[in-house]
Amino acid sequence: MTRGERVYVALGSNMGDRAAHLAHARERLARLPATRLLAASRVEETAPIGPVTQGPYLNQMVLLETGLEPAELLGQLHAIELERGRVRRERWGPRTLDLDIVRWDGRAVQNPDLTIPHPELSNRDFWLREIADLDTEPSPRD
Ligand code: PH2
Ligand code: MG
Ligand code: MG
Repeated sequence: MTRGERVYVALGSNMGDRAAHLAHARERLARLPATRLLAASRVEETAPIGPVTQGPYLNQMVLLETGLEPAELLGQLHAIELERGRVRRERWGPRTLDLDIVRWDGRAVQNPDLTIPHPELSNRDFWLREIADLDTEPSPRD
């Protein structure tokens, strides 16, 4: 693959076998076309954010290098969510697997399906911590 662009993807789960959902996501993300998984952050258990009463989340962030376009990557993320039985009910409700594009170096996107950077980025301390993990971890090439 020629050198791609760097993308930060957030993983979240608060239903079922949360660690298994995250592991599946990491494996699938690493095998996406034109994509490499460069690094993965710590996994954190976090209190649920938002108005819905629900259980705690496992959250993690991965750093990808990809030749995909944002809409293509978004489609792939939705497909992986569906593999884990994701059902879209209420906004910010419990979910088996949530995969969000948080940051895409060098790009901003604003359309009805996708906003990059993610609008919640500055509000979620765990995302900021996990990005710091990724930015300090040496890449396999270093
Ligand atoms: N995601 C949400 C709603 N609330 N809370 C935590 N702790 N972690 C999440 O990833 C999360 C949330 C909607 O995407
Ligand atoms: Mg989300
Ligand atoms: Mg989402």
